[in-house]
Amino acid sequence: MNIAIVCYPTFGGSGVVATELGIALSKMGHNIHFVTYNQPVRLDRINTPNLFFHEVNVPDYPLFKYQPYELALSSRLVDVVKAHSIDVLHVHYAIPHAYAAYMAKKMLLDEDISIPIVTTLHGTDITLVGSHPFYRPAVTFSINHSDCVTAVSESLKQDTLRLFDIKTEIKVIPNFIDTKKFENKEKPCERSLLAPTDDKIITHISNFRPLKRINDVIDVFEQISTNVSSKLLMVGEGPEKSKAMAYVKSKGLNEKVVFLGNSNEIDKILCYSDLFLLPSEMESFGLVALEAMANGVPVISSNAGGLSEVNKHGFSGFLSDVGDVNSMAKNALELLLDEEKLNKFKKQAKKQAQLFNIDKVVTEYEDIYKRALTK
Ligand code: GMT
Repeated sequence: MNIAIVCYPTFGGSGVVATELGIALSKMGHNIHFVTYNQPVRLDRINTPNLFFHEVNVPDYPLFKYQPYELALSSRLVDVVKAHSIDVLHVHYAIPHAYAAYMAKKMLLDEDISIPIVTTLHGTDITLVGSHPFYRPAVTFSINHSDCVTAVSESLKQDTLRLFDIKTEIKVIPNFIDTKKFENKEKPCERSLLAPTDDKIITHISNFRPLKRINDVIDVFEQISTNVSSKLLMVGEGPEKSKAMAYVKSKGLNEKVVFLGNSNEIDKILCYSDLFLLPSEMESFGLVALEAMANGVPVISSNAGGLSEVNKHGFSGFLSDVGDVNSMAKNALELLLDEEKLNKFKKQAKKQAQLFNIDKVVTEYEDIYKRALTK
């Protein structure tokens, strides 16, 4: 099949999922065309002849206060579909991708070209942004006019049905990971580069937005570090980062907390880690928790949204109510103070991640494409 994938090319989970899916589909022989404004960060096309990237350019025009990205995207989609005989358009993140895809579909119909749209809902496109009254009618329309709709967790599906008037069936296809990448990896990697060997390494990775509750990460770590010699690695960039740095300073934790910024070496960092913290207010799935687990890192998380579908309480880690930092710290210490238990949870985290192996999920997306083609 010739498949066009639209996504955000940044470090966010939806872009990562779209990119990894495209790469996996290309390995199965499909021709994959990414259509977005930058080459996706995890896309390495060097050795893959059937992966293509088509840039969406939005020329700056002084009359516009806001440059019309969805107009440029829908025009680019029309060109790509025609030039590369695309069979299916798969858009990740409803805003504005599903909307732009619908416009492209209509333009193509004018030329007697019929193209099905598959829309994958990721989380904030529904829970935070999409359901805002300013956007809700357009998002509802775009979902209802997609040929097939998928959501990355049961929790997100239920949120979508609760927040919008949805007439289309929503199929849950969970996020995934290529667990083969982590087989035969020896620990403790090169952890001595970051901390003395007897220090425990605690990691948090996110885009540092308010819903990630960065202060909770620091509060939990503060309790950990008073009981266990440890370091906190904070990976990522975002609006809360400078506040977080100030908060760390105000607590006198500077020596123990390292801010690493965005990284293309997530697996390397997770390979050093003993525990992963994700106390989010909202999380449709929590792909980063799955990445941690695949690297054998137990997860101390909140129980928001789809996190309980990914992180199994008492097996791959622990879940607590949002904001309950005392419970999170207690759970973390339960593992960090008991080496045998920690090692058991590390193995179990890896085992839990196997449930989300890419092979099964790619086939599910292939089936969805086939179904969309019959519509
Ligand atoms: O919120 C983020 O961290 C980014 C956002 C995105 O769209 O990239 O993440 C959402 O999609 C991810 C991939 O499906 C999920 O793993 C995240 O849980 C989800 N974020 C939220 O729901 C807040």
